[in-house]
Amino acid sequence: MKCVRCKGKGIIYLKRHNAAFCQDCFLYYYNNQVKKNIKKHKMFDKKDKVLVVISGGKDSMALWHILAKEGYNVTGMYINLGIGEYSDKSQQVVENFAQKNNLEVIIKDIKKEYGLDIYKLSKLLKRSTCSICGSIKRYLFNKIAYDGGFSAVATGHNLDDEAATLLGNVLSWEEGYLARQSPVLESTHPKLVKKVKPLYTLTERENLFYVLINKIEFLHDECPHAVGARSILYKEVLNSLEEESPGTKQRFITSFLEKGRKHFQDVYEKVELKECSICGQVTTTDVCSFCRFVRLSNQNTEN
Ligand code: Q46
Ligand code: ZN
Repeated sequence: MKCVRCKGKGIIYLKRHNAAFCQDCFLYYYNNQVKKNIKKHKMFDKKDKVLVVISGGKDSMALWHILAKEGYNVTGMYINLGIGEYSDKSQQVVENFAQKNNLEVIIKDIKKEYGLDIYKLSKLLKRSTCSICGSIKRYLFNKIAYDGGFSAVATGHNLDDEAATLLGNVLSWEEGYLARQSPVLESTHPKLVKKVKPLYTLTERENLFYVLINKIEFLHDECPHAVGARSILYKEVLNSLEEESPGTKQRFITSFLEKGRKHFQDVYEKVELKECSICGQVTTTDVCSFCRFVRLSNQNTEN
């Protein structure tokens, strides 16, 4: 197996590109993909302040590392969601990396700062922990980015994540989600910060290689609530298709972005946006879900 670029010894074979790379040429390919994605979708440039959402897993650590290395003005953001040992370990990984590389990081602890407990809220509202957790994260990503004057919020979503999300959305024809699925979600309100996914053409495996080659510490464990998630089933199905027909995932995403997504745009535009009467953040209801969570948590500690 020879490296397709330098003809040296290949160490990683990428079936969908029918190409093997040596370590240095893999890093060259990886860098190029990220730079190309940022440029193609006008995600941000070197003058912009970018808030990078970090979970401590391989994808977000790879993103933080490459953007900092390429000279972008990045600040990491970690949210401690109170998920036992998983949260404690991931926070440690994030703090270690920031300290070692002299990078800025904003750390928020939802229990300590807002009195929020995703398990209690999940019971009280009869909603899954992931749905509560997802709402809290989305709110904080935007609020912190908006308050801090950031131009974009970057997440480490990879090709496998994007293809699995797309498959899930297509299976139930979630028009609203299909309209919003994109490597760039432009701001549609002055208080909504643009969301970007610079790694959307790179697979989980490629991100893993990137962190291993660069000796970046990351948390190997997944969140315990990710186990059994529908998205994992979709990833397995897509992996089987990919095995038989390399390039399926990338084609699925790129052809959706080029040919499919435009057909859902009018659904997206119909959503009426308001400002929360308590915190002023953008919502579709009078009081945003985050403020409702805080109110409910306070009532339940008072009683
Ligand atoms: S939503 Fe669910 Fe994730 Fe929150 S509870 Fe864990 S798995 S972290 S992306
Ligand atoms: Zn609010």
